[in-house]
Amino acid sequence: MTLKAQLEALRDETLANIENVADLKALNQIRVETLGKKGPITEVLRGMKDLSAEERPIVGSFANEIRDLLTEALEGRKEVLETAALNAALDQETIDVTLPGKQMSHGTRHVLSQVMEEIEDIFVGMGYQIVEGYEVESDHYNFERMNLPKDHPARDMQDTFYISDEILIRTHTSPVQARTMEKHDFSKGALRMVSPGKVFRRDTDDATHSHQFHQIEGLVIDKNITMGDLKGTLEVVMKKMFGEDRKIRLRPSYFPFTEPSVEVDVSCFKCGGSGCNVCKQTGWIEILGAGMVHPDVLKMSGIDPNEYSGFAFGLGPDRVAMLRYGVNDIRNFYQNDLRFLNQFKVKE
Ligand code: FA5
Repeated sequence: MTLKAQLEALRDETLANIENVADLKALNQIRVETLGKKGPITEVLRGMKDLSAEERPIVGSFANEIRDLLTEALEGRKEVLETAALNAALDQETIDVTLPGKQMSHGTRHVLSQVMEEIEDIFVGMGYQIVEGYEVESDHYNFERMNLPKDHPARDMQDTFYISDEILIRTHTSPVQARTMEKHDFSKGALRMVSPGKVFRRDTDDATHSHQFHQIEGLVIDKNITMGDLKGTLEVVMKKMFGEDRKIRLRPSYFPFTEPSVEVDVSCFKCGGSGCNVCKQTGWIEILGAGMVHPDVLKMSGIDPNEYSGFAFGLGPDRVAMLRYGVNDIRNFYQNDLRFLNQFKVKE
């Protein structure tokens, strides 16, 4: 067989093999075997030295032609096989979008945070600003500016964690009153603020007392503010929180920083006022302390009590949450037991 005929036979056989090959590995094998250094084409080209000078260029160019043709056929087949492999992989990896998704477990805001934010939102809606106070406070702001000088017997009403003689962790949110009053520019209008936060007392923990709990302080100062404004405001807030048919009543009380002082009860939202286990058969539930800001407190903050008056209140959101959700032990809020906390999961 002539060299040309050998090359033609090789071409036809290889083209048939390329056409029939079914995977990329086998295709590569054909490439190596046909066009590689030890392959038949290289062999033919090596054998050219034995050809005559006339034959050599003819066979040489024919061999090159066949090599190019096979290379092209190999490339073409490779592309076809690669596309087929990709399509097969895509078919296998198809995602069924109708399958249910994986449930992600997520946290939620603490029930006390939820209650506090709800109360804050009500006040913001009424034009109050939210003010942040300091958990580490001075005796000066926590007591003296609240009309409780060092020897005042009413200091015993709040057992205090002292850090030094002058520094303590605040026993109530009332020091924020003094800090806000002294900075307020009354030429720009009335002062209306609420201040939520943690407070600390050296109380023995029991079902209704915790050494750390929360308060929301409220303060309004303007010209001609009266007890009627206090009552009206609290009535609106309680209705928003506990329902339209809620009533409130004010009972006389004592706080050194307000005069007169009151304790505010809300009509029981479980029995509506007829008496039940939640309200201890009284029909009423005590929810906060309040009063008209004492003239001396105004004076100490540089406000003239002859020109301005105001009301203040201190509400216990822990207590509100206990009543609303029927929680009978305040310590549940602070023990991080997920079985308890998960009952208050909200969709964020
Ligand atoms: C005060 O702390 C006053 N600063 C409130 C106030 C502000 C009155 C402005 C007038 C004007 P009192 O000690 O009563 O008041 O506390 C207020 C509320 O905090 C109580 O009604 C109660 O709900 C809550 N509270 C008091 N002690 C504890 C405690 N140990 N654990 C949980 N809640 C408590």
